[in-house]
Amino acid sequence: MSVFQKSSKLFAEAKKVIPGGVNSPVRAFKAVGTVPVFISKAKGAYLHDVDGNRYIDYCLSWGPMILGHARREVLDRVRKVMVNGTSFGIPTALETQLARMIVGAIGSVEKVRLVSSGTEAVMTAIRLARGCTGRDKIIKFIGCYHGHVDHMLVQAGSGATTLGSPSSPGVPKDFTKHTILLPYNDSEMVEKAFSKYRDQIAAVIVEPVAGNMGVVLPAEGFLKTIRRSCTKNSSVLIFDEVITGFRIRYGSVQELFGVQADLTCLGKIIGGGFPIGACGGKKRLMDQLAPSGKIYQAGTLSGNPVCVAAGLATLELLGSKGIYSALDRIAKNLCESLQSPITNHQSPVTINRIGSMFTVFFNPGPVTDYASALKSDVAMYARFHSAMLRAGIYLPPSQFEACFVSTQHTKKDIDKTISAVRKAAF
Ligand code: KE4
Repeated sequence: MSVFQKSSKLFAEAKKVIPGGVNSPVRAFKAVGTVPVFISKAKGAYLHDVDGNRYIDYCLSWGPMILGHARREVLDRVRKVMVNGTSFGIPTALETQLARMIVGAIGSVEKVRLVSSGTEAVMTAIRLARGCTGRDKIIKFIGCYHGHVDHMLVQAGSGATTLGSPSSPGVPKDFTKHTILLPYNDSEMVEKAFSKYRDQIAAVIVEPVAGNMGVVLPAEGFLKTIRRSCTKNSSVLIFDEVITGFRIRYGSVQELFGVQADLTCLGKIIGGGFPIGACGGKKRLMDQLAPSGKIYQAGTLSGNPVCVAAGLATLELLGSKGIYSALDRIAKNLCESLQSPITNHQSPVTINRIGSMFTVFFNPGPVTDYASALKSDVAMYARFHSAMLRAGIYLPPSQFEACFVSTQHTKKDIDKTISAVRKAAF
């Protein structure tokens, strides 16, 4: 492997004109302590950096590239649409088609508002919940990430029910005083919070499968407890499925866990690699959004026809039979084969997986919430990440993120990955 010479040069250049040299913090590789690679192109399961290195990609742009990079059918659809213009700020039939596909795929979604990012989807859902209930408090779970909207950038205090305090400078205390933090997977704390704040709670927002503390699965009964508490107190249940939407199955995980949300936030996959987000849910809530209702929300490029075209092509392909079982099989094969070679490096490892999303924790386990995830050996993860990078394997540059496989990852890629782990010194 040649050194990351050109990437280093480009990174130095970038830092002169872009804060930290990146347009989203986690890309700076700070958590793994190396220079970020700069990508020149990608195709299928592979990334190519500016130094001519090729990587098997298990980050897939943080989830969207489930069909692999530069998928022909997606590019063809985008090309076909964009020659007729790229943005009008006026309705197009394409937006109705994508909204209809999402409604058809997720039982709890009767109407959809398209936006340009997951953060905007979350902003919309929370404002809608507050506007419809006339209440202010929002319950979120420690370790879940819902985009960089002020009232969600809340640093957990202890694990108990606390009113959050901003984790980021620039977020006034006033903006987070209504944010209640609970430990993920703690059903008892959910019930305690509702008995304490009862009809003050506008909504609970949760990643039904957490992806932002690494992958953490919902404990038995956790989602059902939240659902029951929201129903009993007429609070809105928001599932943040920006990662899980169309990742684990066609549609949402709600059918998998037997829990219907009132509002669902989507992003990533539904844009097929283009900027997109969506907030969908019951008509009685969604129709309160301007202009049918009074709760304001807007966006210049919301429902942009080029992004929507990529999303349509992606969801059409994901609707074909056998896609998700194949994704599950290859991810299962990888995770089962990873366990022993990593453990042979004298480090305890816990792998959490559901479908084609997983995290390799350097952690004796079990990893069931943020507190247990934080016990991971992040220095070991950093060494592992660098060793894999040198071996041509691209993993998320943080222990607290999800890995993904695409429909383009092959058995050969898995074998290459396993042998790289076996040979790696970290
Ligand atoms: P965006 O605004 O980044 O499109 O979506 C925010 C968001 C909302 N909800 C969930 C569950 C999410 O995972 C995200 C964004 N995910 C991160 C990666 N875990 C994006 C990567 C980044 O911040 O650069």
